[in-house]
Amino acid sequence: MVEDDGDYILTDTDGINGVDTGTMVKGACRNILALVTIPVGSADQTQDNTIITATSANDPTVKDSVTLSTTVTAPVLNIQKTVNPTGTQLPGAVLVYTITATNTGTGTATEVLITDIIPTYTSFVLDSISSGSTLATLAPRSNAVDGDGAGFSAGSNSVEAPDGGTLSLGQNGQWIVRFSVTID
Ligand SMILES: [Ca+2]
Ligand SMILES: [Ca+2]
Repeated sequence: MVEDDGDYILTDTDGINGVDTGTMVKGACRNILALVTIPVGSADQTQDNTIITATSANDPTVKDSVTLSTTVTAPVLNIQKTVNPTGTQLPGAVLVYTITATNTGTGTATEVLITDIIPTYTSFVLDSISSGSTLATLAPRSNAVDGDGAGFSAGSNSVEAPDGGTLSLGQNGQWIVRFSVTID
């Protein structure tokens, strides 16, 4: 960012070819600061090219350009859910659900919250929740919504991970929550 030492906004004084610098004598220099905004929702790895061209008003063949490239880094959240065992099950059977949220983008995903409503005709199994950043490091979590990584909200009949607040997931970051239900 150029320090503001008396900068002023250039305007298109003649209505031709964009903003005008005014007369520039031989050897003169203008530092031009252009601000662009990346639209919210731009896809990860989108390439933005900003091209600035200076053209002489006296002789339009006298010109030069510079291209500035910016690569957008944005999060891409991928969520998957598996159940074990699969297939037809009888009442009383215990089903274990594993939900994995992964950031496959190059930007950090902020304010990530996994919420999963307990399926109809099943009941949440107390003390069945575990969560962690890898399957190998899943740790038991209390039923309460107490900020230990995951919990069960009786009010909404759902499992939440994290239970209170949200997560930030960097590139390739993931958060896994596992819990059990019984078929009514
Ligand atoms: Ca102009
Ligand atoms: Ca908890």
